[in-house]
Amino acid sequence: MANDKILVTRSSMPDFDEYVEEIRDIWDSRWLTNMGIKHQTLQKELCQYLKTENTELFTNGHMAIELSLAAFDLQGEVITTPFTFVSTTQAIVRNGLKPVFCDIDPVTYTMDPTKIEALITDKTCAILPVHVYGNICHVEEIEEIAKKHGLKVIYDAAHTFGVEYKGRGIGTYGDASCFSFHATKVFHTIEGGAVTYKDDIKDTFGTKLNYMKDFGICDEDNITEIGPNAKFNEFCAAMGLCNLRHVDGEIEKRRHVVERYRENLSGIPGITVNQPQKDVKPNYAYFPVIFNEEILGIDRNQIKDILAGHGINARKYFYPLTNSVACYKGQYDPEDTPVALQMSKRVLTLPLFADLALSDVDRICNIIKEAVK
Ligand code: T4K
Repeated sequence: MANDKILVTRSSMPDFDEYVEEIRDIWDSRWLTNMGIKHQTLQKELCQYLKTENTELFTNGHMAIELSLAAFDLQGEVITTPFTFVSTTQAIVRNGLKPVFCDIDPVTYTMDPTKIEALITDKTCAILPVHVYGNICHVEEIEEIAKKHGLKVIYDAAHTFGVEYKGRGIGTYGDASCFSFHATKVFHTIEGGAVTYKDDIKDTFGTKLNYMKDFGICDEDNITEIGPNAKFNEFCAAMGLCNLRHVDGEIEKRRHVVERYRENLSGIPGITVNQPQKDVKPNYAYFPVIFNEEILGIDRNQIKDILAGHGINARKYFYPLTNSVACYKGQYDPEDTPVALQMSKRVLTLPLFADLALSDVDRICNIIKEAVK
């Protein structure tokens, strides 16, 4: 693989014959979508894997967030992070809600809990933090603040498939958690997503969420909600069933890649690598590295270009901040979130996927070390 291009990630694939075998009964039954058998089976298996009481499947992770916000009937302001994929912010705005951006902490890159309370007003209805890169948020502090102020907490858990904290599935924290099963994720269903939540809101939130993903249809005669089509199809469910059988092995391979990166890049002044978190079972979703141009004398963009010159496609996840993207021009000030702003200018997400050769990891790191010498 030494001379091939290395992209930031590469979808994990089951064996071709395994997938063909899994879709055989879809062919026979001709039931292709609308909550079929594969959907129901995957839903059950995911509840077990994620250690959640309820797991609802969606056409993608974005619709999972968008419809969760809608199903809670929220109005007003939502405290969130700008250091994320633009989906998080779009989901808030598309619900007619106002995002209020909280800064991040420079170690986990997740919402800084010490800065949340100052942003709460009488219009605040919810907090929408992101477990970015697979690093979990300060869930306990966030829960305490939410309880004190009567706010809902909806986690963007797009990056945290299979992550656990203190032995609990990460999707059991907050009122709801929204996962992405996009092709680029640790576990994927080609396109797909899920919302996890507890039994105590199954009849209220859960029921509404399920109607909403199906045009608001309650039964043949009744349409009780306003909703789009965000249903998950049987072919994606079949891919999920196959990938779920192998995901532990894939995460284990990712661990080797991440540990090799850490060995290579730790201890270099001006370079900060993502660190493991206490009490967390990780999934090694992304490998962000912070390049401090003041110490290195070379900036993130230059390093990205040098890597690109060697056919290595590192990405600027997450730049620009979502509070400075063109569609929100003039509405928010990225200077209000200075840590996030600085991180977004310094971060580079290095290639990470299960079958990335360790020799390629060494090669990528050697190019970086040479560049910063
Ligand atoms: N919240 C957060 C925090 C998120 O990160 C995301 C998605 C969401 C919400 C929304 O979830 P979804 O609605 O997407 O389920 C990618 C993904 O499209 C997106 O899912 C992901 N976050 C985001 C961080 O990354 P791009 O535009 O950077 O993807 P792209 O097409 O450049 O692909 C990146 C690399 O992945 C390619 O260089 C090669 C590899 N790849 C890509 C595809 C499409 C594959 O190996 N196979 C593939 O099929 O957004």
